[in-house]
Amino acid sequence: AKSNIPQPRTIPLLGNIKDIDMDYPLGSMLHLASKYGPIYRLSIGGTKLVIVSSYELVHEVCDDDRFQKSIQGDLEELRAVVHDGLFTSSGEEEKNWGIAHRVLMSAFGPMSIRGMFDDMHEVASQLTLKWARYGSSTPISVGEDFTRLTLDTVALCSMGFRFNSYYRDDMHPFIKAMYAVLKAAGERNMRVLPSYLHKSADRKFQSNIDILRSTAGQVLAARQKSPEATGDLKDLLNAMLNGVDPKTGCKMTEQSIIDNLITFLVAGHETTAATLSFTMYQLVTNPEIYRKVQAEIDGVVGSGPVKIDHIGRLKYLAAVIRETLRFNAPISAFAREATKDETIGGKYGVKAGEQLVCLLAKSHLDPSVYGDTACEFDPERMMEDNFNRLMKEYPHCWSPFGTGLRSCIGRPFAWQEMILALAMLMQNFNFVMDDPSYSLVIQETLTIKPKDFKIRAIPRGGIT
Ligand code: MNH
Repeated sequence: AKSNIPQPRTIPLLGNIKDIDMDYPLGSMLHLASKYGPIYRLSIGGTKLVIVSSYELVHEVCDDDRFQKSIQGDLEELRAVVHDGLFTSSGEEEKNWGIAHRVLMSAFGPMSIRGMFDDMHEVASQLTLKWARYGSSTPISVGEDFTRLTLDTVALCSMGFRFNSYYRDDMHPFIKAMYAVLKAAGERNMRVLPSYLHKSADRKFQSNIDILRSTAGQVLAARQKSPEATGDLKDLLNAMLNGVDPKTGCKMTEQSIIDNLITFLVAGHETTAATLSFTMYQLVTNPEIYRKVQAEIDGVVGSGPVKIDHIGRLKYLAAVIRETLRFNAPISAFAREATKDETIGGKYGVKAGEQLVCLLAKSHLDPSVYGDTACEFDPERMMEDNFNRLMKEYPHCWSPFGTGLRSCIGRPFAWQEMILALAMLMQNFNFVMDDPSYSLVIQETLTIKPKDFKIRAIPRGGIT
């Protein structure tokens, strides 16, 4: 027999809007999960959602044969900016997704990522120098300086473009436009008033889109004009310009290249900066883990520069990052939908196209996978062998990079970038919490980050 999916009491027209704290929707979703269980329904304005948060249900909904990524809501609004770029595409029914996916999968492969090491190293050196010059008594806003790192890195490696974020206090106009567009997309998704009341906001939205597209267009045009100057450059733009899709024989169109350049800048920086910030938080609040990471780095890297071959040998650091991604996945939920009417959990009916939100912030702590210590931060469970065993026994139990066909294409890129940055930082500094009484507060935008988290960096000796 079918069961009803529980839902908090609704009010006419507004639905469950009162159950959701708009500044911290994740907190509300977690609270409702503890109250209503591993599956519940919400309606907010016109949007209807089913939230699933147990390992079992998330695992089921990740099945690419019965379910697919859903692009309703914010993602749909972002299509005004980046159309059918990889992140916002509806998937295989859009031809550009397949072409871009196949061309970029090889551009994001291990060999290409290795080729980007020097550029990544250069940007990370700018960060170490900046922190060295601060001296040990200056409080450092971790989130801001990691955002500079990840943004400059992804821009340099994907299109040879320098934002030079460490050399300015404000943000580059392109970045301002990007944040404005992200914020507006969220607001547009929540609109209740008729559209003629939003004319000035809509004009602003469009002019910011124009800034993003024309900047990316200029970078592309410059490259097309003098390809020989950068012909052997191993960045993503060259891969996009020259790559041929093995399946269709097609190249990416100019429009699709621009869509995906902007997509990378957005998708490729906040998530990585958030992961670095949470990792730093875990390190400075867990002294034993901290010492172990630093000892590993000292053993593997020593006192010289971090080299590409060190990256794969920092196994404990990798486990710490994996555990951080389990504990505080920066994309704390992703959305799926059934391709036809389905029954999930053996008894709950869901309609085709209905949005199913996989709440990682809860499923990542499921005791049926992680046992009694599910809510403890313990990198040992994420050491390579344990991690592989876990993923084999409980597929999808750890999905901070999404799932299946539509999982993150930038994972190897982010991985190399994060290990490199943390290795350089821990090699050069001892970190302490600026305010020892700081307790973690989550700041939620599209991703989650530690709010107002500050550290101080005490140089260990000469900077390498
Ligand atoms: Mn990334 C998709 C998390 C780094 C580019 N990324 C996803 C998804 C998650 C995700 C989750 C799936 C979202 C969904 O199902 O709606 N990404 C991360 C995390 C990090 C990250 C946690 C860093 C840590 N991502 C990066 C980087 C880049 C990037 C770096 C680019 C340089 N991600 C993408 C793209 C997609 C994606 C592009 C969409 C892929 C597709 O659908 O084909």
